[in-house]
Parts: sequence; C-alpha cells; structure tokens
Amino acid sequence: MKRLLCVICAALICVSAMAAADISAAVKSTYIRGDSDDNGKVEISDVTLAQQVLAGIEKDSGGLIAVRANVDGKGFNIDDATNVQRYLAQFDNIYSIGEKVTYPGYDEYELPFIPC
Ligand SMILES: [Ca+2]
Ligand SMILES: [Ca+2]
Repeated sequence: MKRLLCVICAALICVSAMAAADISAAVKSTYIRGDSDDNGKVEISDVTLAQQVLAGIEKDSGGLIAVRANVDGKGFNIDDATNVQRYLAQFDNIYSIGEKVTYPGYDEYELPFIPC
C-alpha cells in the first residue's frame, strides 16, 4: 500500500512539474518594443498591423498588439506607427524600439523550466 502511495505521489509531482513547465512556456513576460505581431523582429509588417488595429480592420482582442506597438508609452496611436517607420528607415530610435521589454504587470524574469 505504501509503495502504491509513493508511486501515486511521484506521478502527481511529475504531472505538477509538467504543468508548471507548460505554463512557463505559454506565458510570455517579455516582448520586443515595436514588434506588434510578436514574431521577434521589428519589420514593416508591424507598422501595417498597428495601422490596421488603429483603423479597426484588425482586432486586438487581448490588447497585446497595442502594448507591443505603443513604443513611446503615451498611449497607442498613429505616432507609434510613425516612430517604428522612422526606426526602420534608420532616422532615429529615441524610444528604444527593438529592445526587449517586460509586459506591464510582469516581473523582469521568466518562470524557470522545471524538468520532470
Ligand atoms: Ca514583428
Ligand atoms: Ca504611443
């Protein structure tokens, strides 16, 4: 009986660790400033996506596109798209576009991977 309990407990611990690992993989705490589509690169398609969201053509149901596109932190508007275009044209980068930043409400570290 003790052996069975030990096996069940070990299985539960393993399943819990796997669930924690899945959560850490699923929840992303950082993004690249200006990377509206969250593909890891700031490109002209990010400007297009930001403009589409602003125009109501594309939905931003979670509000994360607006967070990633809001490069100046003053609210999401057309100036953000313009600033990303200026960055892509190598005019200036006063808002640190292309740098890794943490989503609001997250700590600066990601959850550790816990192998089973
Ligand atoms: Ca992108
Ligand atoms: Ca803004």
